[in-house]
Amino acid sequence: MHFFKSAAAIALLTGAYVVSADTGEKGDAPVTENNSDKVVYEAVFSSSNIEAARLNFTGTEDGVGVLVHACFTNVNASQPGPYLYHVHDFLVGPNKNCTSTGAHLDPYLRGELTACDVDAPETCQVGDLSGKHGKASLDARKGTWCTSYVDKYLSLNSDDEAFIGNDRSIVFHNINKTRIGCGNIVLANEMSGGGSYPSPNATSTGEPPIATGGAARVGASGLALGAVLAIGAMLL
Ligand SMILES: *[C@@H]1O[C@H](CO)[C@@H](O)[C@H](O)[C@H]1NC(C)=O
Ligand SMILES: *[C@@H]1O[C@H](CO)[C@@H](O)[C@H](O)[C@H]1NC(C)=O
Ligand SMILES: *[C@@H]1O[C@H](CO)[C@@H](O)[C@H](O)[C@H]1NC(C)=O
Ligand SMILES: *[C@@H]1O[C@H](CO)[C@@H](O)[C@H](O)[C@H]1NC(C)=O
Ligand SMILES: *[C@@H]1O[C@H](CO)[C@@H](O)[C@H](O)[C@H]1NC(C)=O
Ligand SMILES: *[C@@H]1O[C@H](CO)[C@@H](O)[C@H](O)[C@H]1NC(C)=O
Ligand SMILES: [Cu+2]
Repeated sequence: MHFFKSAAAIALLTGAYVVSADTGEKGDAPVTENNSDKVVYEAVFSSSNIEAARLNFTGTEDGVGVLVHACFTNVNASQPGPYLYHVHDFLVGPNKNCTSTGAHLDPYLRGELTACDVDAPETCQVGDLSGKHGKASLDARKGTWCTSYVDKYLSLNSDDEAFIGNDRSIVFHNINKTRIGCGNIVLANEMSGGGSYPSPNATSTGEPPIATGGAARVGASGLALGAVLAIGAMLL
Protein backbone atom coordinates (compact mmCIF):
# COMPACT_ATOMS: atom_id res chain seq x y z
CA MET A 1 0.00 0.00 0.00
CA HIS A 2 2.67 2.45 1.07
CA PHE A 3 4.77 1.37 -1.84
CA PHE A 4 2.07 2.21 -4.36
CA LYS A 5 1.21 5.52 -2.75
CA SER A 6 4.89 6.52 -2.65
CA ALA A 7 5.44 5.34 -6.19
CA ALA A 8 2.47 7.41 -7.35
CA ALA A 9 3.84 10.46 -5.48
CA ILE A 10 7.25 9.98 -7.10
CA ALA A 11 5.55 9.66 -10.48
CA LEU A 12 3.87 13.02 -9.92
CA LEU A 13 7.06 14.66 -8.65
CA THR A 14 9.08 13.46 -11.61
CA GLY A 15 6.40 14.76 -13.95
CA ALA A 16 5.73 11.34 -15.41
CA TYR A 17 2.49 11.12 -17.35
CA VAL A 18 0.30 8.56 -15.67
CA VAL A 19 -2.88 8.10 -17.71
CA SER A 20 -5.00 6.27 -15.17
CA ALA A 21 -4.76 3.25 -12.95
CA ASP A 22 -4.52 0.30 -15.32
CA THR A 23 -4.35 -2.10 -12.48
CA GLY A 24 -5.88 -2.49 -9.07
CA GLU A 25 -5.47 0.07 -6.33
CA LYS A 26 -3.93 -2.86 -4.45
CA GLY A 27 -1.76 -3.81 -7.42
CA ASP A 28 -1.84 -6.67 -9.90
CA ALA A 29 -3.54 -9.94 -9.06
CA PRO A 30 -0.92 -12.45 -7.91
CA VAL A 31 -0.69 -15.88 -9.53
CA THR A 32 -2.43 -18.28 -7.15
CA GLU A 33 -0.93 -21.47 -5.73
CA ASN A 34 -1.99 -24.63 -3.92
CA ASN A 35 -5.24 -25.10 -5.83
CA SER A 36 -5.98 -28.80 -5.36
CA ASP A 37 -7.05 -30.77 -8.40
CA LYS A 38 -9.27 -32.81 -6.05
CA VAL A 39 -11.49 -29.81 -5.37
CA VAL A 40 -14.38 -29.07 -7.71
CA TYR A 41 -16.65 -26.06 -7.58
CA GLU A 42 -19.56 -25.71 -9.98
CA ALA A 43 -22.17 -23.24 -11.12
CA VAL A 44 -25.21 -24.55 -12.99
CA PHE A 45 -28.14 -22.39 -13.95
CA SER A 46 -30.82 -21.59 -16.48
CA SER A 47 -33.12 -18.66 -17.12
CA SER A 48 -35.69 -17.56 -19.66
CA ASN A 49 -32.78 -16.42 -21.83
CA ILE A 50 -30.37 -19.34 -21.49
CA GLU A 51 -31.41 -22.98 -21.46
CA ALA A 52 -28.33 -24.10 -19.54
CA ALA A 53 -25.05 -22.75 -18.22
CA ARG A 54 -22.58 -25.16 -16.62
CA LEU A 55 -19.21 -24.14 -15.30
CA ASN A 56 -16.73 -26.05 -13.20
CA PHE A 57 -13.59 -24.97 -11.43
CA THR A 58 -10.84 -27.37 -10.35
CA GLY A 59 -7.28 -27.03 -9.18
CA THR A 60 -4.31 -27.99 -11.32
CA GLU A 61 -1.62 -30.65 -11.01
CA ASP A 62 1.02 -28.12 -9.95
CA GLY A 63 -1.53 -26.13 -7.97
CA VAL A 64 -1.03 -22.96 -10.02
CA GLY A 65 -4.28 -21.35 -11.07
CA VAL A 66 -7.72 -22.86 -11.58
CA LEU A 67 -8.90 -24.93 -14.54
CA VAL A 68 -12.22 -23.57 -15.77
CA HIS A 69 -14.69 -25.37 -18.02
CA ALA A 70 -17.69 -23.36 -19.17
CA CYS A 71 -20.55 -24.49 -21.41
CA PHE A 72 -23.51 -22.37 -22.46
CA THR A 73 -26.54 -23.88 -24.21
CA ASN A 74 -29.19 -22.27 -26.38
CA VAL A 75 -29.04 -18.60 -25.50
CA ASN A 76 -32.18 -16.78 -26.66
CA ALA A 77 -31.30 -15.31 -30.06
CA SER A 78 -33.11 -12.09 -29.14
CA GLN A 79 -30.20 -11.35 -26.79
CA PRO A 80 -27.32 -9.51 -28.52
CA GLY A 81 -23.95 -11.23 -28.17
CA PRO A 82 -21.19 -12.30 -27.96
CA TYR A 83 -21.80 -12.80 -24.28
CA LEU A 84 -19.96 -11.76 -21.14
CA TYR A 85 -19.68 -13.78 -17.94
CA HIS A 86 -18.04 -13.04 -14.65
CA VAL A 87 -17.59 -14.15 -11.06
CA HIS A 88 -19.75 -11.79 -8.99
CA ASP A 89 -19.44 -10.91 -5.31
CA PHE A 90 -22.68 -12.21 -3.84
CA LEU A 91 -25.24 -15.00 -4.11
CA VAL A 92 -28.21 -14.93 -6.46
CA GLY A 93 -31.28 -13.42 -4.81
CA PRO A 94 -34.81 -14.82 -4.47
CA ASN A 95 -36.55 -15.63 -7.76
CA LYS A 96 -33.17 -15.86 -9.56
CA ASN A 97 -32.58 -12.15 -9.02
CA CYS A 98 -29.20 -11.44 -10.68
CA THR A 99 -29.06 -7.87 -9.35
CA SER A 100 -28.43 -9.29 -5.89
CA THR A 101 -25.08 -10.69 -7.03
CA GLY A 102 -23.54 -7.22 -6.83
CA ALA A 103 -20.38 -6.35 -8.73
CA HIS A 104 -17.51 -8.39 -10.13
CA LEU A 105 -15.06 -10.17 -7.85
CA ASP A 106 -12.36 -7.49 -7.66
CA PRO A 107 -10.22 -7.98 -4.54
CA TYR A 108 -7.41 -5.78 -5.87
CA LEU A 109 -9.79 -2.89 -6.51
CA ARG A 110 -9.30 -2.36 -10.22
CA GLY A 111 -12.75 -0.99 -10.85
CA GLU A 112 -14.66 -0.71 -14.10
CA LEU A 113 -13.10 2.38 -15.67
CA THR A 114 -10.87 0.67 -18.21
CA ALA A 115 -11.57 -2.54 -20.09
CA CYS A 116 -9.61 -5.69 -19.25
CA ASP A 117 -6.51 -6.07 -21.42
CA VAL A 118 -6.19 -9.74 -22.43
CA ASP A 119 -2.45 -9.24 -22.78
CA ALA A 120 -2.17 -8.19 -19.15
CA PRO A 121 -4.69 -10.45 -17.37
CA GLU A 122 -3.05 -9.82 -13.99
CA THR A 123 -4.36 -6.25 -14.20
CA CYS A 124 -7.96 -7.31 -14.86
CA GLN A 125 -10.67 -7.79 -12.31
CA VAL A 126 -10.15 -11.30 -10.94
CA GLY A 127 -13.78 -12.15 -11.71
CA ASP A 128 -13.73 -10.91 -15.31
CA LEU A 129 -13.57 -14.34 -16.96
CA SER A 130 -14.79 -13.26 -20.42
CA GLY A 131 -12.47 -10.25 -20.33
CA LYS A 132 -9.44 -12.45 -19.68
CA HIS A 133 -10.41 -15.49 -21.74
CA GLY A 134 -12.86 -14.33 -24.40
CA LYS A 135 -16.57 -13.81 -24.69
CA ALA A 136 -19.01 -16.65 -25.26
CA SER A 137 -19.58 -17.00 -28.99
CA LEU A 138 -22.85 -16.44 -30.82
CA ASP A 139 -22.70 -20.20 -31.44
CA ALA A 140 -24.12 -20.51 -27.91
CA ARG A 141 -27.46 -19.67 -29.56
CA LYS A 142 -27.36 -22.84 -31.65
CA GLY A 143 -26.67 -25.65 -29.23
CA THR A 144 -23.87 -25.93 -26.68
CA TRP A 145 -20.74 -23.78 -26.87
CA CYS A 146 -17.90 -24.61 -24.50
CA THR A 147 -14.53 -23.21 -23.59
CA SER A 148 -11.83 -24.16 -21.10
CA TYR A 149 -8.70 -22.53 -19.80
CA VAL A 150 -6.50 -22.14 -16.75
CA ASP A 151 -7.08 -18.83 -15.01
CA LYS A 152 -3.97 -18.10 -12.96
CA TYR A 153 -5.65 -15.57 -10.68
CA LEU A 154 -8.66 -17.46 -9.28
CA SER A 155 -8.22 -19.38 -6.05
CA LEU A 156 -9.88 -22.41 -4.48
CA ASN A 157 -8.37 -21.63 -1.08
CA SER A 158 -10.58 -19.90 1.47
CA ASP A 159 -7.74 -17.77 2.86
CA ASP A 160 -6.99 -16.24 -0.54
CA GLU A 161 -8.61 -12.95 -1.56
CA ALA A 162 -9.35 -14.44 -4.98
CA PHE A 163 -11.28 -17.40 -3.48
CA ILE A 164 -14.40 -18.12 -5.52
CA GLY A 165 -16.10 -20.48 -3.03
CA ASN A 166 -17.23 -17.95 -0.41
CA ASP A 167 -20.79 -17.34 -1.60
CA ARG A 168 -19.83 -16.01 -5.02
CA SER A 169 -21.86 -16.45 -8.21
CA ILE A 170 -21.55 -16.47 -11.99
CA VAL A 171 -23.50 -13.93 -14.02
CA PHE A 172 -24.07 -14.28 -17.77
CA HIS A 173 -24.67 -11.00 -19.64
CA ASN A 174 -25.65 -9.96 -23.12
CA ILE A 175 -23.26 -7.65 -24.95
CA ASN A 176 -25.11 -4.66 -23.46
CA LYS A 177 -24.12 -5.98 -20.03
CA THR A 178 -27.73 -6.81 -19.17
CA ARG A 179 -27.77 -9.74 -16.75
CA ILE A 180 -29.58 -12.59 -18.51
CA GLY A 181 -28.76 -15.50 -16.20
CA CYS A 182 -26.95 -16.24 -12.96
CA GLY A 183 -26.15 -19.07 -10.58
CA ASN A 184 -24.24 -19.67 -7.38
CA ILE A 185 -20.78 -21.25 -7.23
CA VAL A 186 -21.01 -24.29 -4.96
CA LEU A 187 -18.72 -27.13 -3.91
CA ALA A 188 -19.60 -29.88 -6.38
CA ASN A 189 -19.99 -32.62 -3.80
CA GLU A 190 -22.48 -30.47 -1.96
CA MET A 191 -24.53 -29.87 -5.07
CA SER A 192 -27.90 -31.57 -5.40
CA GLY A 193 -28.95 -33.04 -8.71
CA GLY A 194 -25.85 -31.88 -10.53
CA GLY A 195 -26.79 -33.68 -13.71
CA SER A 196 -24.49 -34.57 -16.56
CA TYR A 197 -22.54 -32.25 -18.77
CA PRO A 198 -23.77 -31.74 -22.34
CA SER A 199 -21.36 -32.67 -25.08
CA PRO A 200 -20.63 -29.55 -27.05
CA ASN A 201 -21.26 -29.34 -30.77
CA ALA A 202 -19.82 -25.84 -31.00
CA THR A 203 -16.52 -25.99 -29.16
CA SER A 204 -14.25 -23.04 -28.68
CA THR A 205 -11.56 -22.91 -31.31
CA GLY A 206 -9.30 -20.94 -29.03
CA GLU A 207 -9.82 -17.85 -31.14
CA PRO A 208 -8.46 -14.72 -29.49
CA PRO A 209 -10.99 -12.79 -27.48
CA ILE A 210 -12.48 -9.69 -29.09
CA ALA A 211 -11.70 -6.41 -27.38
CA THR A 212 -14.69 -4.85 -25.64
CA GLY A 213 -13.72 -1.38 -26.75
CA GLY A 214 -13.30 1.35 -24.19
CA ALA A 215 -9.92 2.51 -23.04
CA ALA A 216 -7.69 -0.50 -23.21
CA ARG A 217 -4.33 -0.33 -21.53
CA VAL A 218 -1.76 1.22 -23.86
CA GLY A 219 1.44 -0.78 -23.94
CA ALA A 220 3.67 2.27 -23.93
CA SER A 221 1.98 3.91 -20.98
CA GLY A 222 2.07 0.59 -19.17
CA LEU A 223 5.80 0.38 -19.79
CA ALA A 224 6.27 3.96 -18.67
CA LEU A 225 4.33 3.30 -15.50
CA GLY A 226 6.32 0.11 -14.94
CA ALA A 227 9.56 2.07 -15.28
CA VAL A 228 8.32 4.72 -12.88
CA LEU A 229 7.37 2.04 -10.36
CA ALA A 230 10.78 0.44 -10.77
CA ILE A 231 12.47 3.79 -10.16
CA GLY A 232 10.20 4.31 -7.17
CA ALA A 233 11.19 0.90 -5.85
CA MET A 234 14.90 1.73 -6.17
CA LEU A 235 14.46 5.02 -4.33
CA LEU A 236 12.51 3.42 -1.47
C1 LIG B 1 1.37 -23.33 -0.59
O1 LIG B 1 1.60 -24.42 0.30
C2 LIG B 1 2.95 -24.47 0.77
C3 LIG B 1 3.11 -25.75 1.58
O2 LIG B 1 2.04 -25.91 2.45
C4 LIG B 1 3.25 -23.22 1.59
O3 LIG B 1 4.58 -23.23 2.02
C5 LIG B 1 3.00 -21.99 0.71
O4 LIG B 1 3.16 -20.82 1.47
C6 LIG B 1 1.61 -22.01 0.10
N1 LIG B 1 1.48 -20.92 -0.84
C7 LIG B 1 0.45 -20.06 -0.78
C8 LIG B 1 0.47 -18.97 -1.80
O5 LIG B 1 -0.43 -20.15 0.04
C1 LIG C 1 -36.71 -15.19 -26.27
O1 LIG C 1 -36.84 -13.80 -26.03
C2 LIG C 1 -38.00 -13.27 -26.60
C3 LIG C 1 -37.94 -11.74 -26.46
O2 LIG C 1 -37.65 -11.38 -25.13
C4 LIG C 1 -39.22 -13.88 -25.91
O3 LIG C 1 -40.41 -13.39 -26.50
C5 LIG C 1 -39.18 -15.40 -26.09
O4 LIG C 1 -40.22 -16.01 -25.35
C6 LIG C 1 -37.86 -15.95 -25.60
N1 LIG C 1 -37.75 -17.37 -25.90
C7 LIG C 1 -37.72 -18.31 -24.97
C8 LIG C 1 -37.56 -19.72 -25.46
O5 LIG C 1 -37.74 -18.05 -23.79
C1 LIG D 1 -16.15 -29.98 -16.11
O1 LIG D 1 -16.82 -29.67 -17.31
C2 LIG D 1 -16.31 -30.34 -18.45
C3 LIG D 1 -17.02 -29.79 -19.67
O2 LIG D 1 -18.38 -29.85 -19.54
C4 LIG D 1 -16.50 -31.83 -18.27
O3 LIG D 1 -15.97 -32.53 -19.38
C5 LIG D 1 -15.76 -32.28 -17.03
O4 LIG D 1 -16.04 -33.64 -16.78
C6 LIG D 1 -16.21 -31.47 -15.81
N1 LIG D 1 -15.33 -31.78 -14.70
C7 LIG D 1 -15.79 -32.09 -13.50
C8 LIG D 1 -14.76 -32.42 -12.49
O5 LIG D 1 -16.97 -32.12 -13.22
C1 LIG E 1 -33.34 -7.80 -6.86
O1 LIG E 1 -32.30 -7.50 -5.95
C2 LIG E 1 -32.01 -6.12 -5.86
C3 LIG E 1 -30.75 -5.93 -5.05
O2 LIG E 1 -30.66 -6.85 -4.02
C4 LIG E 1 -33.22 -5.40 -5.28
O3 LIG E 1 -32.96 -4.03 -5.19
C5 LIG E 1 -34.40 -5.65 -6.23
O4 LIG E 1 -35.57 -5.07 -5.66
C6 LIG E 1 -34.63 -7.12 -6.46
N1 LIG E 1 -35.61 -7.28 -7.51
C7 LIG E 1 -36.65 -8.11 -7.40
C8 LIG E 1 -37.55 -8.20 -8.57
O5 LIG E 1 -36.85 -8.76 -6.40
C1 LIG F 1 -25.89 -28.01 -32.36
O1 LIG F 1 -26.98 -28.91 -32.16
C2 LIG F 1 -28.24 -28.31 -32.34
C3 LIG F 1 -29.30 -29.29 -31.88
O2 LIG F 1 -28.97 -30.62 -32.16
C4 LIG F 1 -28.37 -27.91 -33.80
O3 LIG F 1 -29.65 -27.33 -34.04
C5 LIG F 1 -27.29 -26.88 -34.11
O4 LIG F 1 -27.32 -26.55 -35.48
C6 LIG F 1 -25.91 -27.43 -33.76
N1 LIG F 1 -24.96 -26.33 -33.85
C7 LIG F 1 -23.83 -26.43 -34.51
C8 LIG F 1 -22.95 -25.21 -34.48
O5 LIG F 1 -23.48 -27.43 -35.13
C1 LIG G 1 -28.68 -3.50 -26.66
O1 LIG G 1 -28.17 -2.23 -27.06
C2 LIG G 1 -28.59 -1.86 -28.34
C3 LIG G 1 -27.79 -0.63 -28.76
O2 LIG G 1 -27.72 0.28 -27.68
C4 LIG G 1 -30.08 -1.62 -28.31
O3 LIG G 1 -30.53 -1.25 -29.60
C5 LIG G 1 -30.77 -2.91 -27.89
O4 LIG G 1 -32.14 -2.68 -27.73
C6 LIG G 1 -30.21 -3.45 -26.61
N1 LIG G 1 -30.77 -4.78 -26.41
C7 LIG G 1 -31.01 -5.30 -25.22
C8 LIG G 1 -31.61 -6.69 -25.20
O5 LIG G 1 -30.78 -4.73 -24.17
CU1 LIG H 1 -20.93 -9.72 -14.63
